[in-house]
Amino acid sequence: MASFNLVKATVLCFLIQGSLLSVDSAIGVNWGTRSSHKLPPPVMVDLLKENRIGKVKLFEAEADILRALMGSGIEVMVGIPNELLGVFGSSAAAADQWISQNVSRFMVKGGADIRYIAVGNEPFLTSYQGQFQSLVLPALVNLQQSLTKANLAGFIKLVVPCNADAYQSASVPSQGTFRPELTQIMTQIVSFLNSNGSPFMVNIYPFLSLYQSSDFPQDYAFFEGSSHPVVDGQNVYYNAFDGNFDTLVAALNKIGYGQMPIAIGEVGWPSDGAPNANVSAARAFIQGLVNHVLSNKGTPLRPGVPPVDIYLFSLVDEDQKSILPGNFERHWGIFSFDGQAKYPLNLGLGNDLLKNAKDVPYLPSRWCIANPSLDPSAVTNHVKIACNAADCTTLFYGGSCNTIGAKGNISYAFNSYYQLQKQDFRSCDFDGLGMITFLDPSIGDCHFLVGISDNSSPFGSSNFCASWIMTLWILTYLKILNSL
Ligand SMILES: *[C@@H]1O[C@H](CO)[C@@H](O)[C@H](O)[C@H]1NC(C)=O
Ligand SMILES: *[C@@H]1O[C@H](CO)[C@@H](O)[C@H](O)[C@H]1NC(C)=O
Ligand SMILES: CC(=O)N[C@H]1CO[C@H](CO)[C@@H](O)[C@@H]1O
Repeated sequence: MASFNLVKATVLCFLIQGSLLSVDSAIGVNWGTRSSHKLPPPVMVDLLKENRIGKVKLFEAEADILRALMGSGIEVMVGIPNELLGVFGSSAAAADQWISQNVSRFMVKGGADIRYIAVGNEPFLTSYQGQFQSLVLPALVNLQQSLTKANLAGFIKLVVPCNADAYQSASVPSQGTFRPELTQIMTQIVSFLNSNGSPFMVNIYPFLSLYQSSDFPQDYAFFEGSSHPVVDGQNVYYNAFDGNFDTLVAALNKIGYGQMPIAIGEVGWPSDGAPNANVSAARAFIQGLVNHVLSNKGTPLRPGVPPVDIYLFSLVDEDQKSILPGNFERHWGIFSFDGQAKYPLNLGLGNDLLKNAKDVPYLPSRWCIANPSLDPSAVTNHVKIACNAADCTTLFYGGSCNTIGAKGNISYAFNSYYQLQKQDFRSCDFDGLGMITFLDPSIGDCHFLVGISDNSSPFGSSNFCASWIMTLWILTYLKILNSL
């Protein structure tokens, strides 16, 4: 009987823990995985739990991540990449199969709590030149049928995360309309989403407005009031987020869906890689946003009605993202790649500050730097190769490592490459121009990283052997062995 009670108590404990987690807050995070230094999914899920983050948005339906989220009580959005929209629109069987293998499979007792499926990711982005435009609705229709067949339609909602470039206004928010070539398609899609009880999902980035336009008033991007408010009849806008949001409300209103609930799929501020992308700006923006949302003030066109959900972009930095838009692309995380908080932040979820990831499987504390005796002009090619593979975005104008000097640049590039190669000692050779050090070469705000091991233990077998050989080699090199 005692053991039975123990079991009951344990179950109860988990139930309570689960319900504590799902404090009903609108705030969630995007969890992207374009990273060469990935924390193991269970460590990431612990990070979410420690920070009481109860909602997470994925860009795909990665099985290892969903497995780690099972039983966590965290609500999940899985994503379908744009490239699959065509297949699901033309084949009901393909849609059925995807739902069954990537969704139903995890929706078991004690499984993953999948609430949304994002159908495409910003499929109407202007730069895609319409290639996905006509594929969204047929995919929605088939996937909705698949959900119905799987008995999940009452529980899981389909959404289409749109970039804010789907709508525009020549002047003030109340003049908002969808882009003319999208009006018809948006009307059909919004009508479909509305009939299934789904919100409209949009990604809003005041940072990009500021980055792309030199005359964008800086204070209008934040939430501390603006000396350049936008006056729209009786309504006055003091921040770009509200202005953008209400432009969408106006656009929805013009196609007959002015009451459609709106969710924010992505919103955030990068901490590195551009002059306006720094830690203090990122903190100010995100804290301002969270406070604004939690105040339940809403916007002038939707007073007292905050967005249904808000997914911050993003949880951790991703060093393999394309830098076509800019070097800041790899620095959107509220945590760095290794789950360490970049700045103090109160998400309004119960903790006053962010908590760092625990049990991070770091590689050993060692770095690759430029041999002090080298001639910097001899390494241009090595640096190019290193930075093509690894991340060097902090070295450029506006980045946290932009002022560490010519030799510092080389060391930084060498180290990024060495860590990318999991500290394989051959990757620090660079024709004899690189050397390994046990002293952290970080300078001021410029942080020289130590990578993360693929194995969850820092002494995984092959890695341990490599470390041992490495140590012997260095000891020999330093002639310490001779004196022992
Ligand atoms: C950080 O960005 C903010 C906002 O754009 C800017 O005002 C500030 O000067 C930047 N800080 C630094 C140290 O570059
Ligand atoms: C370091 O590299 C960056 C990026 O190429 C460059 O902007 C900066 O001027 C370099 N610093 C020196 C001292 O060469
Ligand atoms: C992202 C992901 O894990 N997708 C899986 C979905 O299901 C298909 C099979 O239909 C797998 O091949 C994918 O890997």
